[in-house]
Amino acid sequence: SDPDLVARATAAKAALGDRVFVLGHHYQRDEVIQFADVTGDSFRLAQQAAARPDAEFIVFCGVHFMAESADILTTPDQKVILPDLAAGCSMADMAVLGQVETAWERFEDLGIIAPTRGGKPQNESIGNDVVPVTYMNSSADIKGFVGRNNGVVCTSSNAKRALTWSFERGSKVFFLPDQHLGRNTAVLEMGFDLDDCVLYDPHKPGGGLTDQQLRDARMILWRGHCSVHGRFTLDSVREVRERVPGVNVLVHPECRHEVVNAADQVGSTEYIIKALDAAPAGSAWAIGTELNLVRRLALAHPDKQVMFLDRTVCYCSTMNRIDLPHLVWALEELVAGRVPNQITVDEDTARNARVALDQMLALP
Ligand code: CIZ
Ligand code: SF4
Repeated sequence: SDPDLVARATAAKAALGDRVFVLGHHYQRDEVIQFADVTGDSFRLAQQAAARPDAEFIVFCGVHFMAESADILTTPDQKVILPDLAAGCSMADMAVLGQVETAWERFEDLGIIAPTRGGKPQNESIGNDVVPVTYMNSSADIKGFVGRNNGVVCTSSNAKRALTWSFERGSKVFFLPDQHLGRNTAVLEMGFDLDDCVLYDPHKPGGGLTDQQLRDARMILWRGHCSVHGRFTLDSVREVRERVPGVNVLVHPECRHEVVNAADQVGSTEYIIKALDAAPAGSAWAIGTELNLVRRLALAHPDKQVMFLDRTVCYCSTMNRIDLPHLVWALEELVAGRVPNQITVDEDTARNARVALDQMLALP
C-alpha cells in the first residue's frame, strides 16, 4: 500500500491513542487489516466492541449491518464509524422491513402464528407457530422485528442451536435473510428433508407460495443469498478434486446446498481459520469463502497448499470499499475533532434487536 497513506494512518492512530478502537473483518483488504486492533467475524467483532467501553470511537472496517450491531451492543456514549457509507451487504439488503412485515401478516392471516407471537387467537394456530430467526447478516430493523416477535438472531456457528431452540417453541421457522444458511443447517445438521423447506420470494405476490405450502413447511426460507458465496458451484468442487487429488474442500455455509453437500467440511470463517491452524503440513485445502481471507490464509500457511475453491476472482465488492484512503480519511477527521460517517440505530429498534441478540447469547 501507498507508504504516504500508511504513515498518515499510523500517525492519526497514534494521535488518537486509546480513544479509538479499530475493528477489521476477516474479509477486509490487507492494507486495512494491518491497522486493525482486532480481527474477527461479525459476531466476534461486535463482542470485542462491547468489551471496550472506554474507547470513544469504534472504527468499523466491515459492512453496514456489522457497524449497526456494534452500535447496538456498545454504550450510548461510544460512536461507531463506518469509513465508507457505501459499504453495505447485498444479502442484508435483500430483506427490507416492509417486505418482512408483509410476509408476517400473511402468516397471521393464515393462522399459523401463535397469539404469544402477535398472531390472532385461533384454535388452529395452537401447535402451529412460526418462530422468526435472523442471521447476523441482516439490518438492525430486521433484528428488531425478530426481537419484537420473540425470535432469535444466529451466526453461522450457532445456527443449529438457534434452530433447535426455535423448534422447541414452534413448529415452523421463518429464516431471514440467507436461504442457504437456513437450508444447509436444517437439512445437513437437523436431518430435515429438502421438501420441508419452502422459499418465500418477496418479489412475488404472497411470496410465491400457496397456503398449503406454507401450512406444510417446517422451514420458510427468505429468498436472500450472499453474492460472493453464492458463486461457488458444484463444478468448482469437481474441478478442484480432479486437479488436486486428496484436496480437502472446506466451505462456508452461505454456499449453495449442493456445494456444501459435496464439500468435506463446512464452517464459519472462524472455523475455517482454526481448521487450517490444525491441519497437518503438506495437506491441500480448497476454501470456499471470500478471497481476501483465503489469500491471507495461504500466506500464513506456507507449509500447506491453500487455494481458492473457484479460480474466478471473488472479493466481496462492498467489503472492499473500505480501503486505506477511506480509513485514513476517517481517522484524520477524528483527529480534527469531527465525527465522520457515524452509524446509529434508533433506541426502539436497538432495544428490540438487543432482545434477539441476548436470546442468541443465552442459547444452551
Ligand atoms: O459472509 C459474511 O459476510 C460473513 C461470514 C460475515 C460474518 O462475519 O459473520
Ligand atoms: Fe454480505 Fe456476502 Fe459480502 Fe458478507 S461476503 S458482506 S454476506 S455480500
